[in-house]
This record gives sequence, structure tokens and C-alpha cells, in this order.
Amino acid sequence: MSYTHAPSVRNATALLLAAGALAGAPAHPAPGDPAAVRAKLSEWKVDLSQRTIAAGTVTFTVANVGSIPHAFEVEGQGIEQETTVIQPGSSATLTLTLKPGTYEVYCPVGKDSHKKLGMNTRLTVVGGTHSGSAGYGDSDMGGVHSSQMSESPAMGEHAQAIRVKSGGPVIQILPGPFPFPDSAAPILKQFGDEREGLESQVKNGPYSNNVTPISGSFTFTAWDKGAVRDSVDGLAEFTTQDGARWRLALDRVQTKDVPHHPRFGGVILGLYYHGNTAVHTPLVPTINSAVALWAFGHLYKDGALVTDNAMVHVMLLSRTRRDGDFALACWDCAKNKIEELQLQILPGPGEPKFDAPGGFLFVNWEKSSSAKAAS
Ligand SMILES: [Cu+2]
Repeated sequence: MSYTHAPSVRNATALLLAAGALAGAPAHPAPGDPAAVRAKLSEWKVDLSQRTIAAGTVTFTVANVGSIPHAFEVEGQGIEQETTVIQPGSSATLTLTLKPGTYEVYCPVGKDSHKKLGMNTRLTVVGGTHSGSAGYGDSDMGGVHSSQMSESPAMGEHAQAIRVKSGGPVIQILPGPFPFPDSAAPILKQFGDEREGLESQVKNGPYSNNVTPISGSFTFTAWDKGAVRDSVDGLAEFTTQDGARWRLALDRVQTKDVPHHPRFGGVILGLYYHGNTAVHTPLVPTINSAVALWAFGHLYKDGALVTDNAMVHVMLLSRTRRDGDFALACWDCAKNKIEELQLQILPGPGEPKFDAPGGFLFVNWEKSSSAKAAS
């Protein structure tokens, strides 16, 4: 691709700038043809047809090929512009004038929860005064993988760690119906094949108001360092309502996807999800979490090993239960204080149900706390 500066090209560029330029954007002519970038949004990624373009005017044609609403935002070099929400199967365009630099391109839906689940990529805009070695055009598509690799160190800069300590009343959640079935019903429709399994959880829990006070403690540290380097180190000990003493040691995260849990795995700090967000099951009210993690655990009952592959989901989240009877108090709990520590333990794949009501273990510590830890 050559970067000619024929008057006709310059005029066309000027027209496009007038039509689509942002207030305050530099008015100099773009160094090449107006760029056209196709973007595809889906759960949970943003695919760009080109990841490196020349400075100047660019039109993004954005298709939502996923199954829930998304949007498209470009941020960097003083610019922050987004499309309106794009329904599944629909498209939108966004025309911007971009100067050289690196831009974040992501889905802004759900207070950045979609972004944190992976709908985030980068666009590099290069100055066009030198020859066309910038990879502008389709030849850039072969470079996608190397571009992704080069993002890793940048992601590492955001490595964070959190230390969580249980506190307050301890409750065991027993099988029972979900108290907000009507609120969850429209969200469940978006879960396709997995809807049936979720609908049985509406009736049988584990997200119920059937709770009993127990005792125990849970402390862990979690490291959010990107999909394959996340880590956890923790220990939970509790005595369930039947008098059984359980001990769970956490030393590795779980990074494999499972149904209706996009990016089920690892450690995610600061996620807004569940409930009406369409991110993960709607059988937990809408919440903010300081940390959400998925891990394999070593589970012992009365001192004997039950499994080394217990599937564990932990969240420190907005309080969902009220004082006294600990019934679920809100369908949208996102504004509540983040102090409820949830521990859910399920048998590993192919393993028998636990000897506990409903075959699962689900324990909450209602007034827990967290602090930054060394990353
Ligand atoms: Cu999205």
C-alpha cells in the first residue's frame, strides 16, 4: 500500500475529517487513504481486522456477532469515543481521527466487566510520513498473534494481588429455591443450551434463602497476573450443620472454560457481574466483586482426603444477604458494601457428590475484609 499525496486524496480526506472529526482533533491531512477497520464483538473478545493503521481518519465498522448486547470504545491519546450499545446481530460505525500512538479498544458495557472478561485489545496508529512498512492493510492480519504476544508485558504491569480475611457471621447455604425467579427469567433466556440446568438451579439452589449458622474461617491471597499466571494460596476450615469438619486448601487456579461461565478461571479483581448483567449466572444477584476466582482445591472431611480436584468458586462481593435471617435481600446489590465472602465447593468433573445437603458446600462469611497484597 502506497501513501500518495495526490490532491484528490487530500480532498477526500478533508471531507471525511469534516464529517467525522472530533472537536479539537488535529486538522492536518491524513498521510494515507482513510482507513477502514472491521471489528467483531462477541463473548468475550474484540477482533480487529487490522491492529496497526496509519494516522488519520478511520472508520470502524463494528458487528456484534455475540449473543448479548455489546458496544465499542476507542480510548487513548486524549480520545475516548464509543458507539451506542449494539444488539446481537446488529452493526454500528464509528469514525475517528487518530494521531499516532497506542489506543485501547474495548467493550464498555457492564462497568468494564466485559472488558475484564477479555473484550479488550489494542490498536497501534503510526505516523505515515515514512514508507508503508507499518503493516497497513490485509497483510497485517498475519501479525495478529505477535501483536497479542507483545501485549503480555503491558498486562503484567497491571498485576495485582489481594489478601482476603473472613469475618462476621458464618452461614451454610442449603438447597432451596432462588428468591428472584422472575428477575432472572429474561436473563436465563440468553443462556441457550445451558438454560435447562440453570432452571433446575432456580428450584433447588444453591442460591437460596435456606441458610443455617455455622462456624469457621477462610483466608487467602490471590494474584491477578493474566490468564495463565494467576495464582491463589488459601485455607478454609469450617464445621457444617451436621457437625462435619471440612478443610479446603487452595494452591492453584482453574483456567478452563465451563458452560455459562465465560472465562471461567483464574483470578479477576473488580468485576461487576451476575444478576442482570448477563455475565455468569443470573442466579446470584447483580453485584460488584473485589475479587472473583476459580480454583481447584484439596478437600478434607474430618481429616480424610475427599478430593484433590474440588471445583471452587470464591467471591468477595457486595453484600447480598440481610442481617438476622440472612435471606437474599436484593436482586441488584451492586451498591452494597463489598464484605460478603462466598465459598462454593463442587465435586471435580466425574466425581461423586459430596456427603452434604444437595451434594455441594456453600459457605458465606458476611463481614469479611480485604487488603492489597504484594504482587
Ligand atoms: Cu460487551
